[in-house]
Amino acid sequence: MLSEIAERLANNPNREQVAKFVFDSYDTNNSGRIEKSELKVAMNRIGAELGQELTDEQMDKAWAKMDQDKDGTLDFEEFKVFIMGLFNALSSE
Ligand SMILES: [Ca+2]
Ligand SMILES: [Ca+2]
Repeated sequence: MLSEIAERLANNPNREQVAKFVFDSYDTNNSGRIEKSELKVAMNRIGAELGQELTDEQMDKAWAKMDQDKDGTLDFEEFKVFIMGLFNALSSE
């Protein structure tokens, strides 16, 4: 998953478009929002690629930071804050 994102970033300088692609691929039930269970699946996949296992506590902390309006889902704007940070980490490697 990470290498796919990195490749898309390399091929597409429009980060907004890449962010939307990642958002859609995490939104497995096509609700237009990322639910906590969806984020968990995605984070576990990223964690597996990095050889790190994410604990429930880490997951809860990350979620609390990301869900800024506390409505229990991530909209694209909230998700973007997270994914842009990930993009910066990936492109500085
Ligand atoms: Ca969803
Ligand atoms: Ca929210």
